[in-house]
Amino acid sequence: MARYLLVNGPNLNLLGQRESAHYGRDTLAAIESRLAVLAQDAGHELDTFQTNGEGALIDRVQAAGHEHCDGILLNPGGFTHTSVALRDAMIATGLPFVEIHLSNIAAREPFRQHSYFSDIALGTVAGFGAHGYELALAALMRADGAA
Ligand code: CA2
Repeated sequence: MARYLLVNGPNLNLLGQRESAHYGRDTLAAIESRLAVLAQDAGHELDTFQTNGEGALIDRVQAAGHEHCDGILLNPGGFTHTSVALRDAMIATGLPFVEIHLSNIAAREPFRQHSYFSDIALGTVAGFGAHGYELALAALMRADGAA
């Protein structure tokens, strides 16, 4: 049995409330519970975590490096484009991770087109809305030899 961690960054707690053109209509709670069921159906476990704080994100990622965690699904939110510190934490854990974006950041404003995570992730899923989380879990399990 593998254990994975889903981490969502700032403002993703607002999903389903507004900006549905970019981010869809699903709430984060709906995405998290769907993903937990998919992991469970495959015989694995999924922990979930969301915070608006950069320090709290880094603390959770560091903790994942010290517990039984086989990989991370990460939507860094706006920190995608700003956070060298979260990037350093992802490298320090040494855990494989898949970067997720609801929207297609390559097709948005220039400042969203650079990610501090894409070059250190196993891969990036972007532009498929909430379905991207399911694609990312499938990819992480496959890469981990758990699917
Ligand atoms: O497309 C994504 O998943 C993003 O990571 C979402 C971030 C954005 O800064 C990234 O460039 C791309 C923003 C998340 C904000 O989510 C909201 C949801 C509903 C209402 C307002 C914001």
